[in-house]
Amino acid sequence: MTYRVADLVVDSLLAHEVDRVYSIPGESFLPVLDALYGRADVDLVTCRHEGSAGLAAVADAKLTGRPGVFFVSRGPGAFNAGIALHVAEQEAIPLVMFIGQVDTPNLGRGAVQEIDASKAFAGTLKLAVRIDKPERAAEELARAFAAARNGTPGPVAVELPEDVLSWAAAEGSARVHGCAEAGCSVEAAAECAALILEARRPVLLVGGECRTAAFREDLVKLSERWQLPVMVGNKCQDQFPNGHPLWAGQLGFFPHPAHVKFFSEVDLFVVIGSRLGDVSSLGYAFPRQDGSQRLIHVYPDANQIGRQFKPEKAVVSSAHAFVQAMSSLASTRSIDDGRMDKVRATREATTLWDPERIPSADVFGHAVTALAAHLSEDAVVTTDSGNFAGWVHRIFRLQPQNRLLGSACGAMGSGVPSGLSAALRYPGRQVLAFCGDGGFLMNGNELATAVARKLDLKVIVSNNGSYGTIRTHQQRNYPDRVSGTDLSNPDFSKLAQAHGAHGFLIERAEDAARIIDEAMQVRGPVLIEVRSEADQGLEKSVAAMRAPV
Ligand SMILES: Cc1ncc(C[n+]2csc(CCOP(=O)(O)OP(=O)(O)O)c2C)c(N)n1
Repeated sequence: MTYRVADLVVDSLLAHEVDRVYSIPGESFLPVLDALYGRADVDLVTCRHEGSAGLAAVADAKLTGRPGVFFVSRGPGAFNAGIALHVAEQEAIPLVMFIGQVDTPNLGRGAVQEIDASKAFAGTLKLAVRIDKPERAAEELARAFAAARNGTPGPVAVELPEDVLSWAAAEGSARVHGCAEAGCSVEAAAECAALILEARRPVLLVGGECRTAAFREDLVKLSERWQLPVMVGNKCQDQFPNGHPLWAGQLGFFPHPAHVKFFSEVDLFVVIGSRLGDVSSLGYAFPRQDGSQRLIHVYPDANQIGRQFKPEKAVVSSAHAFVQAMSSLASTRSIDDGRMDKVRATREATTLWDPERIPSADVFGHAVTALAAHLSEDAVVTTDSGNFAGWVHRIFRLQPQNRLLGSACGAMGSGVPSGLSAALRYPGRQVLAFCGDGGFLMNGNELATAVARKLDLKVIVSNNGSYGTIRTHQQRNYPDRVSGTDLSNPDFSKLAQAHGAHGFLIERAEDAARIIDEAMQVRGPVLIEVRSEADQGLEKSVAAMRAPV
């Protein structure tokens, strides 16, 4: 049989260590589906919507550190997948979207579902390539994967015109161009060390650029050796052991008064693996630009440094290379008790580890507390976007073997696809996917995929009958004028059962522990619906939790 461009596409995936792809099939890339037929080395996961296929691929990229890959059909498929491209761009995640394309004689004629990805997603994609010359296919595929990872990682589209996929290609030509590693010189590390030694109240602010176990281990060593309190970016809670005395907490969308206070006292920000966007800088307020706060900014892409803030020292390096370079230097730094008290106070103000602090009426808070008691040390936790997620972040105490998957840019709908991805990547590990009733009905259809794959996935749905986060904003800005945020919901536990999953329902705080105990014994996909009132519990207690320290 002729070796086709479609076979080269699959061999290029393997060359880039891609062992799983997500897809909604299309007639435009049948030869690729054929090339994947019967292969044990690439797992083809058939999803129910391109948005969730893309978000599952984003989650896989976060788990593996390699580009997430998914296949969609022409215009409708690609546009359905738009959210994943946006998330990958916002969160600097390497992602490759393959799009079935109309055949070459009809390109540019506006044929059915034709799409020009470079125009359709201009401003979002890092690169769009079209495989229309078999002799250059290997090069273009390698370029696509390299672009997804290099510098600031992000989304790339590869258009596959239908006819080209069946054309002959050169067997064995699949190639990898690789990724340029941005390293940290000993000199740069020494300059940073001098700045840290001069500082009295430094903080190490860590983003999600590197998420490997080795990085996390080295990060702990660095923070201890240099006695640096550690704060992490939104949805990066798993980057540092939450019980560690130097753990200052995770930043979130609404600047917590304790974080504002903590940041206002810092004299040196050492920012690694983060672009230092609005969330990490508390709305571009920190580091202050009046000379009172210094910045060491470490990121692999020079273009991301010096955008909003003047760094005292800019280091074009991956976070891990920087941490390793710093670890090779001797440190004499110590931290005084007063500063440790401040770190502890910040941590305590922003966490809810003591169940006594959870309002008795709050059913969801008690359900999360009950789940925390079951949390295994290597569990993967996914949080969709919404008010409910605040409970999970505050109540759970994550350790470095835990993984947290959530959309740092706040896109709804990632909870279940990320859970799907985690359960596929780590069979045997506990996977808990938290969603609001709003976010769940966006991509909860992937519960069907989890059932098809018999995955051990627990989905927890906070049913407050509302797009609660928006309602909170409404009540703050337009009190008692609730508009467009009420939700009428199905019976989620029965919906799960209709999918072939197990369904549980928690309606009262006092039942939470018992029902969670029961649900956690069950293998296979499980949905636990937790019902509460929109105005009871969440909003009021979120406000209470934010009481200034
Ligand atoms: C895809 C997407 N659409 C809309 C929004 C705006 N938004 C942010 S939070 C939210 C409501 C979330 O509701 P729900 O999932 O029920 O969680 P809750 O806030 O009630 O806990 C909305 C609509 C968003 N962030 N992402």
